[in-house]
Amino acid sequence: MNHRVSTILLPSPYRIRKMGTSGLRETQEVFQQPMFLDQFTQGVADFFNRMTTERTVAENNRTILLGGDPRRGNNRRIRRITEILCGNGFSVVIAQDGLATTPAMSHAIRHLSVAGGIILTASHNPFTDVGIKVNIADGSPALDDDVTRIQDLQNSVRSINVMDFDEAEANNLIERIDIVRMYADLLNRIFDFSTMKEKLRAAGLKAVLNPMHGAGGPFAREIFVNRLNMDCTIIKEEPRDDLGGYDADGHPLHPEPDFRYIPDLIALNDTGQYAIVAAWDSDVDRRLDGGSGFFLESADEFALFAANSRILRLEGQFPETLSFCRSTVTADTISPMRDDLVKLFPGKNVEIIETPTGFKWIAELGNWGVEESNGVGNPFLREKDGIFATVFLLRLMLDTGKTPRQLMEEIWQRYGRVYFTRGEVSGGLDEEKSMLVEILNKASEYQGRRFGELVLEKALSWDYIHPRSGVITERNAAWVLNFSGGNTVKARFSGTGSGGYTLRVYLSCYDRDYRMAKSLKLQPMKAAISKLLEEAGFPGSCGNYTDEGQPDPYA
Ligand code: VG1
Ligand code: CO
Repeated sequence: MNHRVSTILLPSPYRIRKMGTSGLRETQEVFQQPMFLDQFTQGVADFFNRMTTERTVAENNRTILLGGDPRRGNNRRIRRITEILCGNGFSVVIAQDGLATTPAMSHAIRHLSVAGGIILTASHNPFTDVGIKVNIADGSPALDDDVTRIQDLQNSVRSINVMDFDEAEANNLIERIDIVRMYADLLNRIFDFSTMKEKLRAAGLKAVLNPMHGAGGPFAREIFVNRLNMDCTIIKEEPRDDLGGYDADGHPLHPEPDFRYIPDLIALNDTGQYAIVAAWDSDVDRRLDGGSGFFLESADEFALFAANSRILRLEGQFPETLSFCRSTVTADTISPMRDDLVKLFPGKNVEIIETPTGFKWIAELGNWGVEESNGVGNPFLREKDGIFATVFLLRLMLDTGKTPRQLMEEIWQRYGRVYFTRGEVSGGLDEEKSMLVEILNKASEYQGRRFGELVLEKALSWDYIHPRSGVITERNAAWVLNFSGGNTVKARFSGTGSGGYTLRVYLSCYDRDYRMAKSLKLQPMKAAISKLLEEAGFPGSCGNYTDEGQPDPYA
C-alpha cells in the first residue's frame, strides 16, 4: 500500500517538559502554540516506533488507542494526533467519538492488545489546562524511564510526518470502538450485573451520581441505569468542553471529587435519601463515594475492598503474588490487615508496598492500589478506577444489606482508624518554593522542639526503594515529619500543575477509637505545621484542608 505521507519541517522546536505525576499538563495557550502538539505527538510516535521495532509488545503491535475527556480542543487534538500517528505508520483506534475514561482506556488497551494509548486529559485540572497521558501495552501509564525517553525524543523532533485524516480513513487506518460497552462488559464479568440487578430491584436503593461534566456521563448511564436499572439521579451528566465552566468568583471549576468541589453532592447526601452517592473526576480515575450521609476516604475504602476482595469474579486471574500498594502519603489503613489478608488468600504471597505518588508506580506492580487523592485501583486494569470503586461499594451493600457507614465501621472496629486530611501551600514565586524546600530539607534541625501541642520527634525524607530491583528509583519522594503521639505529616510538591508551585501536605494519625471528631483530632497537626512554617520565616501558610468541607458523623 502506498499511503501519502508528507513531512513538515519544524521551524522552531519547543522545549517540551517532562511528563509529571500523570502525563504532561500545560495551559490551553501552551498547547495552542503552532505545532506544539505536532512536536509532542511526533515524539510519542517515535517512542512507540522504537518500542515496537525492538520487540513485539502486543498482538496489534502497530496500533495505538486514542481517547480522553471532553475538554476544550480535545476533538481537534484527536484528529491531529491521528494524522501524525498514521503518518508514522501506525493505525489508530478511536474510543467513542474520542470520549473515554482513563480506566476504560487502560482496559481497552489490554483487551484489544494494542501497543499503547494516548489519553487526552488533564484529569482534575480545570478546562483551561490541557493534559496528555501516554500508556503502554499492558495498560499502565508510561513509567519513569519511558517518560524520560519520550521527552528526549520529543525534544529532538525536527520534522513531523503527517497523513491527512481523510486519507487515513480511506486507507482503513482508523477504527472506532464502543468503549462504554467494552468497559461495562468488564465490570459485568467482575461483579455479575444480573444478580446485582435483582437484588437492587428488591432493595430499591436510590443513587445520585456526579461525573462533573467530564467523560463519566455515558459510562455512568450505561452501567447504573441501563445495565443495573438503578433509580439514579445523574447530575452534571453531560460531557462539556468547559467541564462545567466557572464558579461564582470567576474561577474555572475543578472537575475533582474532593470535598471542596462537590457541595451539591454533599447537600444531597445530607438528605439521607440516597443509598449511594458518588462523584468522579473528568477522566473517572478518582472517586468520592458513600451514601446515607456518609463519605469514604479512599484509604478506608481500599481497606474495605481488600477485606472483601474474594467476592470478585475472575479470581483465577489473581496473580501468585497479591500486591496491596499505597502511595506513601496515603493513610496506612492496610498494614494492620496484613495477617488477615494472608489468611484470606491461602497459598498466595501477600505483599504490602509503599510507592511514590502517581499511579504509574502502583500500576507497574500489579494489582490493588490506592492514592491519597481519592484514587483506588483494582486488579483488572492498570489505572485507578472511579466507577469500579462505586460499583464495588454498591455490590457490598447489596450483599450485606448494610450502609457504607456500617460497612466502614466494621473495618474500623477490627483494625482501628487512620484520621487523614490533605492541605496545601501554594504560590507563584520561585523563591518561596526554594524556601519551602530548604525548610523541609533542614527540618531535622527542629527535632525535639515543640510546636503547639506536639513535639517534632523525627524529620526525614522518604526514598522509594523499588520492591523488585531493590534500587532507589525515586529519591526524596516525600518529606516525613513524625510528631509526638503518632501524628505524621508528609509533604511533597504537586506534579500536575501548569504554573506556580503547590506543596501538598498530608496529615494522618491512627487511633483504635473511630468515633472521634476528625477536625479536632487533626487540629494539633495543622497548628504544628503553621507554627513550624512561621518559625522558619516562611511568609505563606498551609490551608485548603479537604476535611474542612467534609461531613463528619462523629463531630
Ligand atoms: C495529583 C494527585 C495524585 C494523582 C495525580 C494524578 O498529583 O495528588 O495523587 O496521582 O494528581 O491524578 P499531584 O502531583 O498534583 O499531587 V489524575 O486523577 O490527575 O490522573
Ligand atoms: Co483523573
